[in-house]
Amino acid sequence: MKKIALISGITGQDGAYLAKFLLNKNYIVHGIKRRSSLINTARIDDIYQDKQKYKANFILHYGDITDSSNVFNLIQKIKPDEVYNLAAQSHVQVSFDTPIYTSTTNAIGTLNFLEAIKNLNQKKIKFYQASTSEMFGNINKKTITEKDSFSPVSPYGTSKLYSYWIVKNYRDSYNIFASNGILFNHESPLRGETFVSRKITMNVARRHHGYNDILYLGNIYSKRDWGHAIDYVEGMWKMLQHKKPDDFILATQITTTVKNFVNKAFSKININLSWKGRGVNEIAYDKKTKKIYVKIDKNYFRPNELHYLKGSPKKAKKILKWKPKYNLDKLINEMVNKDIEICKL
Ligand code: NAP
Ligand code: F7E
Repeated sequence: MKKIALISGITGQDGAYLAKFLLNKNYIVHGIKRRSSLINTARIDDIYQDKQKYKANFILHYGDITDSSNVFNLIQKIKPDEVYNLAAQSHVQVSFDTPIYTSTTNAIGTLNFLEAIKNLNQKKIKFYQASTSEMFGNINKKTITEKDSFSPVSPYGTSKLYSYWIVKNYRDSYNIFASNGILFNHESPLRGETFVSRKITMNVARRHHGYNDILYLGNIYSKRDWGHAIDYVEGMWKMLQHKKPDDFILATQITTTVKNFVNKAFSKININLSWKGRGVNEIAYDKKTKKIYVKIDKNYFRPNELHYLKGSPKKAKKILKWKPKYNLDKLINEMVNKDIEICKL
């Protein structure tokens, strides 16, 4: 019997990688996509195009995880073995502008799934919750572990913390197999273009093709532990194959500034940036040509910032035998090369 998975957020970065990963493991994959005025399936179009390979194993349903009846009906109809709740308003800065929408999706959306599993008595379902390093906030800790406490600094982080706790609560109260994957930043060529990594690699690619757009950034001194989404979706799956539900950090344990990410990305097209100035007046330029490449725009500063993230994947490595295959240079290389291809068109 083939296993059946239901993925919310299938049109997003992680949803697209996870769908392909599970199809290649011979799962039947159901996904929830939102109705939108423009087609929003670009990241999963290749699955449709490869019908021969995936045959009838890939099924999409319209839905929205804030609609409890919709979630209930899908669980009742599909009766999945595994549910991956990846749907979220996932942009931290946007969460300051849309805190109520963000919280409704990121917190109540999760509860809608747990309630459906409980009330339909579908205890065989294994549930994965997309928790995040943003829940930790600015704790004064060099390397963060699963045992550290939480103090989120954004509506996004706070809404995700609700889900983290409600998952634990339903696990303990109703014996539901529900696990939190506490994932640190992970990127890829499928990353949304408003996240800093992709914003940078898209700009580098356009420069490579001769465009002259300046890259405007906010806080270039915040530090992130960046990995590749392809490694992280494998970790999600491993969490649900483990004999008991639990919470795991996935991270690379390498942290670097946004500024260093910029330097590395431009070096891939042989531009070695020099920096001068301070605060909003800081710029990056090429010493040889004097051309300016990066400027600071205060509109990208957040009302509150998470300054530093570095996670310990020790528990996932030991228990799940999870090991990321990408390092930062390999990740940036792939993103820049893919964006150079895309921008050529
Ligand atoms: P993403 O690219 O922003 O994708 C989010 C997905 O959720 C999209 O498919 C989006 O649909 C869908 N969605 C949003 N609101 C929804 C709603 N109300 N009902 C149904 N679907 C909805 O995010 P990602 O990077 O793949 O991240 C996946 C999950 O992991 C998210 O929950 C995120 O918060 C969490 N996370 C991400 C990272 C990271 O570094 N990437 C780290 C830790 C945790 P549309 O395509 O229609 O917008
Ligand atoms: O920002 C700084 C910004 O938006 C990274 C989400 O997937 O990871 C992601 O959240 C850093 C921040 O990701 C710009 O202030 C500077 O310090 O790429 P980001 P994020 O906020 O870390 C976590 C783990 C998640 O769970 C989230 O869903 O870069 N930064 N200049 C900028 N950020 C953006 N977006 N744009 C700028 O121009």
